[in-house]
Amino acid sequence: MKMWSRMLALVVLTVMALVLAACGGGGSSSGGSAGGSGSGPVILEIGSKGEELAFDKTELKVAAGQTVTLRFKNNSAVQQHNWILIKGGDTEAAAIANAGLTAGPAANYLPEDKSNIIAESPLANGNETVEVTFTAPAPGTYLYICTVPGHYPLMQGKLVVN
Ligand SMILES: [Cu+2]
Repeated sequence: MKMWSRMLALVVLTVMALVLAACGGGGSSSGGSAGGSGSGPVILEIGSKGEELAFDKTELKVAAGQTVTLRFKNNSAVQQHNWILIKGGDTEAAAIANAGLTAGPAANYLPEDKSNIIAESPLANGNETVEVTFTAPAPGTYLYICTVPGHYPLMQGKLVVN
């Protein structure tokens, strides 16, 4: 009886050690990239809210100067969306969205003058995921919008840079 429980304990300990070793191995490699957040890009994930003209997150946070990869998943089956980070407020956002109307899809619904655009994802078709990598600007609050016709001002959110 005592022998059995000792053997059982040994087996349990061995299994636990193996599991910990396996986890430790995997953890250290993924922990390495997470720990090196100063070197690798920070990944932000956002999506569109089903068939609504809305992002599923209306606030994102990041540190100034950080390299950011924003991954945007278009959760609509039929609509196109993009994710555009802009400089300025509602006036600048409206100007970009209005210019996007005439620019059309080939231009990602964006004006030629990109002076108020910090980052732009490609146009995402239904159920498509797109990415954009950029350097987080100076501390402040920035608007991100979708410039597909009719989506702004409904489709927008804020990026808070600290
Ligand atoms: Cu949109």
